[in-house]
Amino acid sequence: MQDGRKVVFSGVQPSGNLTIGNYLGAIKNFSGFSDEYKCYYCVVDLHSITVRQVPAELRKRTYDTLALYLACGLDPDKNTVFVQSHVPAHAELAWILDCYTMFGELSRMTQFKDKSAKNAQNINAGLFTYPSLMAADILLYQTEMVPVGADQKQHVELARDIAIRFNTIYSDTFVVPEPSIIKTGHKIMSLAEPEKKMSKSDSNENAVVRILDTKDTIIRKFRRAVTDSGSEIRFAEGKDGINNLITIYCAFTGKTVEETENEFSGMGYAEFKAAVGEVCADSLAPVQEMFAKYSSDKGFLESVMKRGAEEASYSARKTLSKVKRKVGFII
Ligand code: AQP
Repeated sequence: MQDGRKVVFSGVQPSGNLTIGNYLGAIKNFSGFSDEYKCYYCVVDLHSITVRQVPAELRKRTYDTLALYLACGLDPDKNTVFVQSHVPAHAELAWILDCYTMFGELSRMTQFKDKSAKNAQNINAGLFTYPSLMAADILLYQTEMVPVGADQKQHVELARDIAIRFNTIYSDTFVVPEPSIIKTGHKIMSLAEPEKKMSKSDSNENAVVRILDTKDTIIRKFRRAVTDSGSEIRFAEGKDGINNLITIYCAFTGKTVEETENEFSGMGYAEFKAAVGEVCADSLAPVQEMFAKYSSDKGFLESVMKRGAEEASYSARKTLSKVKRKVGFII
């Protein structure tokens, strides 16, 4: 609890230009917590260097991700919005938690396995210990709830296990967090390989729809989306491509699968793809407009980052001191 409110924490890596997966599964839902919860939203740049980044691009994407947070409705007066590397307590607690996280647990993480396969030339220790840094991010703020997409559920569960382990050894120290996963849109799939998750770092541009893509690009990408040899707009097993398009349509419109199937009954895939593209582009247009406003004001973004880092550091230091005392450090 902070200021009498429960705490929400989440973050996004500036590891690429954000996709509609990041939007529907995570960021779009962030602002809904601000009235009831004390919210911390972080641009997790420390996480992003587990995969090699071009420094100038990383810097630009860090500003852009922060601007997107604001464009998606995060009011910096109501939320603590900051950059992870500006609060050194994240890295410090991560080291301590590394010592309470088991090799076997980290080895079982599916993201580690996926990313190791994708980055076979750079399977670094940070990629392996990514989940204990994420546990530090969450546990530092005594977080109750972590809004994330389905792919991050396993990491939040590990953060819970680490918190419980630490609390058992040293008495209550951390709040044990829960993942908060949206029902529709928690796992948006690639448009090119619909059995795979859509990822911002995918090198195939046709696989991903980015929040900042132009309307023409969005429509073109949906037109090319891989489907199947059928023709009916129906959510069914074995129809990964169509299922994904139906999910995206429902997530943007708020309609149910049944309503969507009825709306497009008798129509072909081409018509449906065009409709999904339209709805997606139109829904993103206001975000893009606000992004243009925020991203052009670097001074404002820097003031938000600075204030966010100060607020976050204040809370983070309290937890870190408690942890250091418990493990036996002189503070
Ligand atoms: N395809 C997705 N559908 C729904 N939610 C998604 N998220 C990611 N992809 C999808 C959610 O977005 C938030 C931020 O993700 P992240 O930046 O922490 O890293 P990630 O999960 O590894 O996302 P990407 O896009 O796949 O990034 P790269 O390519 O760098 O690995 C999280 O809440 C995530 O669940």
